Amino acid sequence: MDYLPMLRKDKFPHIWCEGCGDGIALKAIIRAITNLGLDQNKIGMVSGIGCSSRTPGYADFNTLHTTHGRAIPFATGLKMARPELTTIVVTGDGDATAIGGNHLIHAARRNINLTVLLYNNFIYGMTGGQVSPTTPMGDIATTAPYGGLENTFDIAGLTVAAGASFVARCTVYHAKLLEKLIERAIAKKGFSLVEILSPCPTAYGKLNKKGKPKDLILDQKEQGVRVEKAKDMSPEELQGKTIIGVLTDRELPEYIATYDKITSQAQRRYL
Ligand SMILES: Cc1ncc(C[n+]2csc(CCOP(=O)(O)OP(=O)(O)O)c2C)c(N)n1
Ligand code: SF4
Repeated sequence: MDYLPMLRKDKFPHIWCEGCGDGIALKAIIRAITNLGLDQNKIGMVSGIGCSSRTPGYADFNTLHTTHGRAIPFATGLKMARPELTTIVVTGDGDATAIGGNHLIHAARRNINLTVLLYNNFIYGMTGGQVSPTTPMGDIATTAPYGGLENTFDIAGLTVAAGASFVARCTVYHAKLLEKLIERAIAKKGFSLVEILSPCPTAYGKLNKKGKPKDLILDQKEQGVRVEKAKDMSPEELQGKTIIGVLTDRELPEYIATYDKITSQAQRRYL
């Protein structure tokens, strides 16, 4: 398959470090969009700021590279104004769960038809390795030299609880599964989120002595457990594992559909 028309070749070489998972995630997104047969001119891709948020710079869609933490509000405005566009947010764990955490919760609660692809690398990559809400407790960051003291967000659990229609988790090691999950998330009507575990060897890996870039990817192979298999495993067996696959897929009222219905009823009342 020829993916090159979906890439902005003049923007290469990209900024990502050797062994960063973000390039694998970009390829999975492009493959998913190709599989769905979507017109690249009918896609809106919005990001905040961070290494992950550079993704729309390389993808030849209608793209918005916005401000740190605010990708979801920009995407909400775009989707409300141009509902015919398939609107995808690409964001990082810092972008979406620290500075932008409230936006994430409320967009899920609203169940607006957006797809959020959240690259979780457990740290602020672009700015050199500050602690993030997903840094595992006790792990090192430049702002947590003795180890993070705070509990870790379960992003998928958070968005399920807030009311999202579709939530999945995957690693970049499981690239084929990732492609399929992104496909399902985009096709789903309502708020959908795929948490993509994407290793950052340069900041997280180095600070936490995780070995060579390839070792972080191989750890993902070791840790990933399909949700179907995890159901039969005990909490002890699941210790240190990452459950991957579809975590929630449910039918709930979608915000724009409800909004359109109510506003047209209200307008009729005043005619
Ligand atoms: C309002 C604001 N605060 C802080 C920054 C600095 N900043 C840029 S990227 C970033 C963190 C990025 O971390 P994450 O979202 O996890 O993405 P990653 O780089 O790890 O992919 C920060 C704090 C900024 N650009 N704007
Ligand atoms: S700093 Fe980390 S997240 Fe950023 S490009 Fe390098 S490896 Fe990837």
